[in-house]
Amino acid sequence: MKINVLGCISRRFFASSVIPKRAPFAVLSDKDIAFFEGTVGKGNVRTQDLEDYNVDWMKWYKGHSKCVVSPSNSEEVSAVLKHCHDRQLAIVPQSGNTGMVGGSIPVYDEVILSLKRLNKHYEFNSITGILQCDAGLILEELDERLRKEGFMMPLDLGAKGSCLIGGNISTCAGGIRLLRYGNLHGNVLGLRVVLPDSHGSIVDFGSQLQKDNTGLHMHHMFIGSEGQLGVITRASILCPPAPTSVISAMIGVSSFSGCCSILRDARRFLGEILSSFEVMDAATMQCLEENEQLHNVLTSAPQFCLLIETSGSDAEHDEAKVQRFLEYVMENEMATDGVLAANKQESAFMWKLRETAPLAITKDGYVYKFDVSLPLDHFYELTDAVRERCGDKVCRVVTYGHMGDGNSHLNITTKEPSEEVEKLLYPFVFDWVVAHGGSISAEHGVGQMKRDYISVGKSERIGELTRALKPIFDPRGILSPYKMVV
Ligand code: FAD
Ligand code: 2HG
Ligand code: ZN
Repeated sequence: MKINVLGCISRRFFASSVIPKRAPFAVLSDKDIAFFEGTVGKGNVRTQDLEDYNVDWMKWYKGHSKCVVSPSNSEEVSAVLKHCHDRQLAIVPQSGNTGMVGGSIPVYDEVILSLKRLNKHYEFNSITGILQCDAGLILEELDERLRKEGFMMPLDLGAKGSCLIGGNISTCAGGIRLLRYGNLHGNVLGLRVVLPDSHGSIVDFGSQLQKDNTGLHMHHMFIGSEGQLGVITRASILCPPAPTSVISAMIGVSSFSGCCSILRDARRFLGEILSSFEVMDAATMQCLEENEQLHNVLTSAPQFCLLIETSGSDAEHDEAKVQRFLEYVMENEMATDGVLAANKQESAFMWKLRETAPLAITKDGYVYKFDVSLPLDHFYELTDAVRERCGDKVCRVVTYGHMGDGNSHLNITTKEPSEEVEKLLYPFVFDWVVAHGGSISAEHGVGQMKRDYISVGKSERIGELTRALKPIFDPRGILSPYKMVV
C-alpha cells in the first residue's frame, strides 16, 4: 500500500540553523534541458508541477528545483552525471521521497535525479537466496515477488509501499525486523554505483558472492551515504526464506524496566525466531485513540505496549515457544495484560497501531522528531527528561520505536512551530544522547535536519577524513550539496 502524503506545508524551521550559502554551481539552462531530453527521452524530463519532488513527506523542506530528470538505466544516469560534472550543475538523487531528514530534497535549485524508472532488472537465485535488482524497485513489490518464490526482503518498514530499494540502501534503513535479519551492511553484497565524475564512471563495488575478501569492502561506504558519494543503480542482496509461521502478540507493561526484563526473557525463550520487539508508550496509544480513533487491543491501559513477533518455519514449535514465554511473563506478573493475535487480521491490526503512529502524531499540528539509539538503561529516561523540560509548552511527548534494536522514536508535538520549544530541545536532546552513550541518528540519517549537529560527540579527525573522501568520488562536489558532508 502506498503511504499517504501529509497535508499542509510547514517548512522545517530551526531558528538556530544556518543554511549554507548557495555555492557557485551553474544555473540550469535550456541547453541542459535539451541535453537531458536527448539522453533520457523528452517525456522523462519534467520542468513543471514539481511540488511532489520539491517537498518531503513531512512537508518540512521545500526545494526550488526547476527540473526532474528520470533515467531508466545506469548508462543514462552516467550520461546525466557526466554532463552535470562538466557543467558544474548540482544534482540530488531521489527515490521514493519518504526520507525523514530532508536528504532527498534540493536546498536551492539543484536538479532532481528521480530513480523511479530504474525498475527493470530483477534476477533471483532461489538456491543461494541472492537477488540482483535495479535500485528503483519499490520495497514492497520486491518483497511480494520474492514471496512467490518462498523468500522475502531482509528489511521491512512502514513506508514499504513507496520507498525504493536504492533509497533504503542509501539511508541504511532499519525498520521493524532488523532484530532478526540484521542491518543492510550484512545483507547487501554488492552495489553498482554511478559516480559524478568526468566519465560518469559506472563501478561495481562488492560482488554477488557471500564471501569476497578481495580489496577494501567499498560497497559498505555507499550504504547509508545518503547520495553524497555516488548514485546506486543496482544492488545484490542476500534474502532470507520467508517464514511459514508468524506469531504476533501485544503485552502491556507498567514500567520501562519491566519492558527490559521482558526483552531479556523474549531473547532467552524465543531465541532465533524473535523477529520484532517494538514499544509504544501510553502517550502514543492516547494519540492513536484521539487522532486516528484506533483503539488499543490491550484493556489495562498500560504505561507501555510491546508488540512482539516471531517468524519461523515450524508452527507447532513456534507456538510452543511463544506459549512458554507468555506463561512465564504472566506467572511472574511481568505484564499488566497480553493479547495473542488469533489470525492474520488481528496481527495486521497490531501492526496498524504501530505503523500509524508517525501519521497520528502529525495531526497535533507540528512535530519535533528524534530518531536516536540509546543503551536500554537510558532509553526511556530521555523521554522523561524531555517531558519534564517541556512541561505544558507542548501538546505531547510520545515515544515508540524499535526497542529490540535500542532505537527510540521520540516525538514532541506542538500546535504550531515554537521557537521556545525548539530552544528547549536543541541541542539539549543531542547532547543528552551523546552523554549517555547513544547516537543522534539511529536509522533516518542526517540529511538537512541534522547537518548542524553531525559532529556532536565525534572527533574532529572523523570530520576531516569524511571531507577528504568526498572529492575522490565527487570531484566537483555537485552531488547533494549542503547536507551530510559540508
Ligand atoms: P528518499 O527519501 O528518496 O532518499 C533518501 C536519501 O537517499 C536521500 O538523501 C537521497 O538523496 C538518497 N538516495 C535515494 N536514492 C538514492 C540512490 N539510488 N543512490 C544514492 N542516493 C540515493 N526509515 C527506517 O529506517 N526505518 C523505518 O522503520 C522507517 N519507517 C518509516 C515510516 C514512514 C511512514 C515513513 C514516511 C518513513 C519511514 N522511514 C523509515 C524513513 C524512510 O522511509 C527511509 O529512510 C527510506 O529508506 C527512504 O527511502 P526512499 O526511497 O524514500 O528514499
Ligand atoms: C517508524 O519506525 C519510522 O515508524 C518513523 O522510522 C519514526 O515517526 C517516526 O519518528
Ligand atoms: Zn523506525
